[in-house]
Formats: sequence, C-alpha cells, structure tokens
Amino acid sequence: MKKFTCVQDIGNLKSALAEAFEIKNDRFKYVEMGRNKTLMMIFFNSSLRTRLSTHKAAMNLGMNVMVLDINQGAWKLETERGVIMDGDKPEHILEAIPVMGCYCDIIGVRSFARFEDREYDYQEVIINQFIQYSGRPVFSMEAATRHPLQSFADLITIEEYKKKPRPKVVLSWAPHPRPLPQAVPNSFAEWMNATDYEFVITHPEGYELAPEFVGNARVEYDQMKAFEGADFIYAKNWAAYSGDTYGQILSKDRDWTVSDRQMAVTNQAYFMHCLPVRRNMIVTDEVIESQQSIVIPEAANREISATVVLKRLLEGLE
Ligand code: AN0
Ligand code: CP
Repeated sequence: MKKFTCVQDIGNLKSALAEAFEIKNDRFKYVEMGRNKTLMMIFFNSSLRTRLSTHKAAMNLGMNVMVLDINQGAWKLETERGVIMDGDKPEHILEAIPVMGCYCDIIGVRSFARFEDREYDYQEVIINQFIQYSGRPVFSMEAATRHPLQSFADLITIEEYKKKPRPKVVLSWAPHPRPLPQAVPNSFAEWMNATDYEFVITHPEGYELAPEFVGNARVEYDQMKAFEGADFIYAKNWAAYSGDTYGQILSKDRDWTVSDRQMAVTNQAYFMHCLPVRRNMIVTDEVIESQQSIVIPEAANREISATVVLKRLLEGLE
C-alpha cells in the first residue's frame, strides 16, 4: 500500500478484517517488520486516541516514532503558494514537507477542515501536499473529509459484536456546542457503504452530508423511526455541509441527544462513538455507561486498525 486516505486504499475489506483479527490475536507477530524504519506523526490538531494508538501500533511493528505538533513548538506554516510571507508565518509548507520526509519512512498527518471554504476543504489540499511533496507513503490521521483509521476500527468493532450477518447500523447526528467537521460521519458512511449491512443515516433537515458519502444509504429525518430495530447506533455531531450553510450550526436540539428513549426502540443496539464525546449533549450518562455501550472496545480497536495500515505501508516500501 502506498497511501491510506480512504476506503479504496485498503482494498478488499474481508482480507483487511482477516488481517486485523490475526493481529489482534498476536499483536507483535510482525515486530521485526519495522526494524530501523521511522514513523513521523504530524498533528495540526489535538488528539488523544489517534496519537496514542498509532504510536502503539508502530511499536507493535518495531518502528521508531517521531511526533510533531505543528502548533506547539514548530514554526507556523504558510500553506498557500504565491503569498508574500511578511506576516506571522516564518516557514512555507512546501519546504517543511520535503524536509520532514528526509527524516522518516512513513508520514501520518492530522489536518482538520478549516470551514473557511468548502471547496478548499473537500480538495484535501493539506494531505495531498504531503502526498505530493514528502516522497514518502502518507496516511490520514483525520484529514478534512475523512477519518479512515477510525472507520476501519469501527468496522472491526461491528464485526466483533454483530449477532447477524447483515446488522442494521444507524448513523445519527446529535447536538454539540461547536461546529465539528464531517470527516468522521463521511468516512463512517463510506466504509458502511462498502459493506452489505443495512445502513441508515438520520439527522435534522439541513444536515445532509455530501452525496458522494451518502451513497446508497437511506436518509431518515425522523430519528425515532431510524432507530427502530437498529443493531448499532453510531452517534456523531457534524456541522452543515450544504451550500452557504457550510460549517454552520443549524440546530442544538437536545431531543436528538441519544438517550434511553431512543435506545428503547432499537434491537438492544450497541452504542458507538469515536470519542471524544460530550456527555448529555451527544449521549446521556445512562446510555454511555450502559452494558450496550462499546465506546471503549471501539477505541481499543484503533490500535488494531493502525497496526494493519502501518504493516501494509511497510510492505509497500521500496
Ligand atoms: C473531532 C471531529 O469531530 O472531527 C475529532 C473526532 C475524532 N472532534 C472534535 O473536535 C471534538
Ligand atoms: N477518535 C479519535 O480520533 O480521537 P482523537 O481525536 O483523540 O485522536
């Protein structure tokens, strides 16, 4: 594998899952593979899980690891070409990226949507610059439009917990005080659409995701109706995508907070969230603390998805 930014990069999901379970069974099986290879993780945004699970995955493979938080200790980076750099940014990303590439074998990048310009965000300018100019295999640790390491871990988790071959999986919008990217729901939808599960998306009107991510999913504006008979509830907030509302908060309606009221109409569904989660905005204390909540095993599977991805990137090195 030469890069990992979307579901297509992982190829056949059945073989990716088989590899994930093989690694989960013996996570140090390939500890010799990364010997004298260096992973560099570049963060433009905060992280707990991605930072720790990807670092752990690299250690499972015997790799060396370097981590750089761009906003804490590195030079502020100019990202636009053609700018006269007389402001507060001393370095251009077009030098910074190839320099980073000199010191490592594989690069992971976290760079969220900025919500200034939809076209700019959806062109994935930052991660594509890393792909183009680093000279190294690049993987996404959440870019502007997708979070594939999360979605792969989510898929592993559903495969572990499902009680029927084709579970009903519901992605539900939930309220949040700040505008959040569409990367997690886009990516989750992209991965769910690549399975044969029954997949439903529910959100208030105005929160439609980009059509290329919705794909063949059923969109249901009535949350209670969407939850009926569900086997998995995947909650997430996102800001509006459509037209001139892009990046805006259109609703903070706490009727959409996942509570026992909605869970009662499901098929004893498991509750999932990528974390971090705001309690009593996205989900009530009762639901996230219930037997049905699998948010911790879901987070644990981030180590597994990252180990598979790094292993495949190592195998692809020349
Ligand atoms: C981020 C988001 O919604 O994309 C990261 C989630 C993994 N969440 C926050 O910024 C709270
Ligand atoms: N789920 C996830 O990616 O968490 P972090 O933002 O803490 O890395």
